[in-house]
Amino acid sequence: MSTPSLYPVKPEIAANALINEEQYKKMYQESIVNPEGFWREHGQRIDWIKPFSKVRKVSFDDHNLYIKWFYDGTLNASQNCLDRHLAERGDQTAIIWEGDDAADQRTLTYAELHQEVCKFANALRGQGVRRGDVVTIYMPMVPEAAVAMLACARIGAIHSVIFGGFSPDSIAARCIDGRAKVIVTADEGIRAGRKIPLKANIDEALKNPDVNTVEKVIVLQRTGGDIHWEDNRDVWWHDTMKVASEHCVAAEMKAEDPLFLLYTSGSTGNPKGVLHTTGGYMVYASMTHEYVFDYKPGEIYWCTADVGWITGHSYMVYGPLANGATILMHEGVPNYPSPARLGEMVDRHKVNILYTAPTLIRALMAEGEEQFDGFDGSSLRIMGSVGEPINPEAWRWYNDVIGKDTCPIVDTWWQTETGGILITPLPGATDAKPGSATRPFFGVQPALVDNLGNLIEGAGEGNLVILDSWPGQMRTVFNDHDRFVLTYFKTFRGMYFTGDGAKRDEDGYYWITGRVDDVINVSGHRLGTAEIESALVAHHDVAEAAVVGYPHDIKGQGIYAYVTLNHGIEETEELRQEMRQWVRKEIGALATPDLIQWASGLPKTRSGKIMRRFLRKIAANEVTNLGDATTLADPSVIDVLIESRLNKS
Ligand code: 6R9
Repeated sequence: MSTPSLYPVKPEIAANALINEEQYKKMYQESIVNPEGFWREHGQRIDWIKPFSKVRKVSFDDHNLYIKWFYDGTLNASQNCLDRHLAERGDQTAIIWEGDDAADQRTLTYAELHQEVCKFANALRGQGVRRGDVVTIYMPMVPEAAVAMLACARIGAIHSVIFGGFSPDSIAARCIDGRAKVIVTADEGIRAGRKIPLKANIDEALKNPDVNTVEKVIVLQRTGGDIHWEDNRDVWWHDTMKVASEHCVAAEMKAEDPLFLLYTSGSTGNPKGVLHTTGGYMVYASMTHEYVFDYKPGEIYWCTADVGWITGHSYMVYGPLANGATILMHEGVPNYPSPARLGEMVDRHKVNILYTAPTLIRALMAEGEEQFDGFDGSSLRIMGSVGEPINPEAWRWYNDVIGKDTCPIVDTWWQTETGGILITPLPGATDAKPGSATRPFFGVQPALVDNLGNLIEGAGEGNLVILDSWPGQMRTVFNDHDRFVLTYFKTFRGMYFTGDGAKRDEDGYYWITGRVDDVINVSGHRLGTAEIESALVAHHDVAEAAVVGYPHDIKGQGIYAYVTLNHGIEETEELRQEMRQWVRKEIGALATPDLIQWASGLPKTRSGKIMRRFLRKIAANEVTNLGDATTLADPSVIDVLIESRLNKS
């Protein structure tokens, strides 16, 4: 097989694309030289109730930090996703939904979605939700998840979506931090044939006495499974909807009013409540969705992300719906009941644009190409990748087997914090190089700095920073503005620090090399090693734990835990299993360690700091060149750990 390292834009794609190379260069230049003028123009792409006159007010100075966009304008996000389409495309399908079982199919037009959202917005009001209140959403992938989000937006409530895979303890922590007033959930979810006890998890979370702000739990009936019920707290979704009026005037929100909170892992402490506001986020989510995916009216767009992640917010709900797209939403996973499911769904719904993650691509790749023998794929036009670096082999497989070498691939780099895509090819403008996220989107100024914060010019490698604001940027960490400043603006003063490392080549293309902090990326999901460590040490048999990522063929990174047991506790296989279950219970299945190595001691400096670089190397089975161990309090622990390492591949 040939392995080209450059895939030039195909002329027929460039000819029909929204943006070609010449336009990219011109617009990018304009966006940097004259950001005021550029964003004044593009800020018009959404509907404002009161138009803005002020475009931006930004300072990345850590002593005097502020980020404001379009800040004297008013708008409503749900109105931008719904009402403004009614005249022109009220009867167009907004959501095509396919259940975990492919026999379950539903569609909602824009008019129907609008009606559901208005009713549910009134239902929320009926349960006491007011502007500025936090509503926690813990839902399966059903249209009602989007309805709940948009209904919050409609009345100015702040939604906080929690991924359905998180445990009761994780839910409790997020409800406490966000002071959630109402929770929206379902009796059970279904994923890959398995039932997920959503309501039971909520019940369990609410037993925590520190969760003391939640007044009501609204429960959607999805499976009809048996659930516990608290009469004065729990309400059925269908009961609230029966009495709710379908008229609901969208609340007039200031551009800088909060739209949602989304918790994400950092290198230290508990997950942070990333706060996004309304105006800038809507402009940026919709603009990137249109240009990055070269979205044209009438096209069917499928993003496989769960609404519990930022991708599900920006590129399943807000971006595409603001653009009047028809979205496909899938309740299950795209490789169940067989790896052919993804292709079957593309063909069944004539999907034009597919946005998915490298971990899925690698999982499908491992199943063999013959799984795709019956796949037609002729509807597909553009394909995207997000969540982690895509290795060139997976990129080529995606290109050849799914895209049949006719669809441009956009490898989109961004973060929960950035609200939208920052570094990405544009289908009609950017020659692709497998493994590179390529170039910045309009208005984005990436740069590389060394560990002292010196800018690196030309080709090189360093810490990835962004020099100036873009409208979709997070505004603060909910309840903890100091942490926002400290995490993102103090490492390298005057710059937004992404936490990622990157290389830049001679063509100015960026190649993300992965996190440079203690965050690991497992199947595209972010986890802080500190969170997993604190879950482990909460177990009564554990004295100490250190967690690192290691290369994993399918997941990108796997979780490798070194655990020191309390004196006298026996290192058994049974206990290892118990530890895995324990972490599952504490955080959620996605945090379950793949490998747990018993460690009688950990490599520490004389001041007691764990030297993680040794642990990373041992976990990666890179044991021949470990580097200088002389600063360790007890260098002999290294040999013991190498000897009993668990990854020898
Ligand atoms: C959107 C999302 C953010 C972290 C980010 C980086 C990694 C995301 C990537 C990528 C290389 C890409 N990441 N996209 N790395 N190439 N195309 O995933 O947000 O869950 O907050 O994760 O994911 O390390 O810093 P989030």
